[in-house]
Amino acid sequence: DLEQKRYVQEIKTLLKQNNATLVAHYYTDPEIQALAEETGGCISDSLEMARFGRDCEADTLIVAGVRFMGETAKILSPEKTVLMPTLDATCSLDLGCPIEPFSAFCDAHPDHTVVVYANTSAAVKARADWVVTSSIALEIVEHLDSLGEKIIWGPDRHLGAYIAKQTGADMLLWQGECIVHDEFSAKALNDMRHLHPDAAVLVHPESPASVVAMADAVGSTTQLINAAKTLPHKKFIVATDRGIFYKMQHAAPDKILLEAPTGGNGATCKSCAHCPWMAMNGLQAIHKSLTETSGHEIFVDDQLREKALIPLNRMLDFSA
Ligand code: CIZ
Ligand code: SF4
Repeated sequence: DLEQKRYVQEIKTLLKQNNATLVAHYYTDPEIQALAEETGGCISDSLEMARFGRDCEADTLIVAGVRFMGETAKILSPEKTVLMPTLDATCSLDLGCPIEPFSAFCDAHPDHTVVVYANTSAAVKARADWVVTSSIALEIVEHLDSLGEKIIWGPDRHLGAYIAKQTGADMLLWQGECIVHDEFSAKALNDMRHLHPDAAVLVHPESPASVVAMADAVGSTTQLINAAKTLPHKKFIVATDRGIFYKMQHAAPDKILLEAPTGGNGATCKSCAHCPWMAMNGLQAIHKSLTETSGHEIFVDDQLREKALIPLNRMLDFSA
């Protein structure tokens, strides 16, 4: 509509005026991803968002995603101004893994290597030996396991259990979960599969093991987009945040993409396959972050930043 068009125009002008680049996650709403694409920014998973943000020439990064993504951008690019449409966009994994109990858990197992998911606070990253995202977690744990290392994994228990199963690594799991993926239901998916026997099932490994077990392909957002493009099937049932359909449909324009069912229905599911925090990144909020700045800027304490940079750089170097 008109209001939306006006915001888009003004944001484009403001991005230019401020030498700012918009970096958006696959789970943000389609109009945000389209805007990032049109303005020379990027749409990606958290690993590539971090790398792109670090390597681009902008003075200011607008990170449309959730809090940990803004913090990661600031840790990697302290010289850049990092703004977020809203600082209230958190993540159930981050919320479920406060630094004090997590640090105590690590202290109780000093012979373990601490591997944390990117979906964590700067303080938790600073306590870790490695940071990983879902696109690189399997390879890094495989590598550590081959060195004979025992692992503490946090915070996502489903992803941790999946990786432990795939690699056979010795892993102690923190018991966190993503409210979006945790709601996908094996029972409902089984019913849906009977209605679409020709469809392949694509699953993000933050989903419960019973759902992962039904998958034709398991992987990070980027890996699932590639699967939709390369698998021979014409139809896919996709178990991850529905924001992914924007990029997936562009990558595989002739394929039919269906949302995997959650256990609840519209009235009872908590997130209904769309992250409530990702959904806070609207056009109006982006506009506000560029005009008001204050209340939108990410700061990370210097000491924490230097500590968190070490495990983050380990991941980036490993995947380079
Ligand atoms: O669930 C998330 O927040 C994901 C998949 C983040 C990422 O690594 O892109
Ligand atoms: Fe966190 Fe899940 Fe939202 Fe990703 S989709 S930001 S893991 S709550």
